[in-house]
Amino acid sequence: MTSPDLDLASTDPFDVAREAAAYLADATGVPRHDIALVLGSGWGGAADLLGETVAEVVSSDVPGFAAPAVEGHVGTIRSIRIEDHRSGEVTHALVLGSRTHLYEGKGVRRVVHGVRTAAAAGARAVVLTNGCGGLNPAWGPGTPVLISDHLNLTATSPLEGATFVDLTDLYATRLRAIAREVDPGLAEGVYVQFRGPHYETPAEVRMAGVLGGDLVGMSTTLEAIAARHAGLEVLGISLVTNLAAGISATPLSHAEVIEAGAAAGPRISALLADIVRRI
Ligand code: 8IG
Repeated sequence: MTSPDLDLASTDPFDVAREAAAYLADATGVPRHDIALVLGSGWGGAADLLGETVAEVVSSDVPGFAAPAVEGHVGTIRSIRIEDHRSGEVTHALVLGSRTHLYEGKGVRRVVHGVRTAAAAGARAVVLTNGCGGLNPAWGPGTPVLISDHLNLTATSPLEGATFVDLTDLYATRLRAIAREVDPGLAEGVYVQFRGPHYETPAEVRMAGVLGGDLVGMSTTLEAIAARHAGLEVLGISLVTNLAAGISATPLSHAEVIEAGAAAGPRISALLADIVRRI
């Protein structure tokens, strides 16, 4: 078995993803996972409602996964068994409890390694969740919003070389329709990824709005592109944890973000579980 710190910079990232998938199949006893979820800020509790946790693996033990950036935070990957009680059908979900952000400076390959591992593990769809800032004053902290499309303002791509991938229906219409079956009131918006780690200036938020953006964040777009390239259907759901800079009178604080996530936790966890059961 390859060491967990297998060098993504010098090894074919798809080989590392296959190594990681093989490690997970062995460690969880589940040879194939059907669906994957990446849980962002505010979404951490969602895994518990999905189904029965079959196995939990420390992410940094898995080939190509970095130790978590936040001190004292142990990132885990869970295998969850979801049984449809009507049909008896069983779905195996791979839940990535943390992600690597572009602003950590570990490279784009590391940012999208989780999604590529999910694809190598057999997943046909991925649900990407995040916490973000909102431009619409009607979307208070704690509002979940479906991502309809994105603006990638990171000036980079997870794809290397002449890899031309169509992104017309990147955030799958089919999956968004399923989400709105569960909650017909779900709003939709265009997610704008900045590199971070600082929040935007009010002028940058106004720019995002002029460009057609509704949400501002520091993740998701590169993962979505890599997922589509790997053949996965993508569903993106943001949790607005704060109004973007300049939209509200008060300055942004990380404490506000954590608080909004905690308050919205039970509701968005239930929403996510209902959606995943129908995918
Ligand atoms: I949570 O207001 C969260 N993440 N870029 N801007 C950006 N990222 C965020 C924000 C925000 N809130």
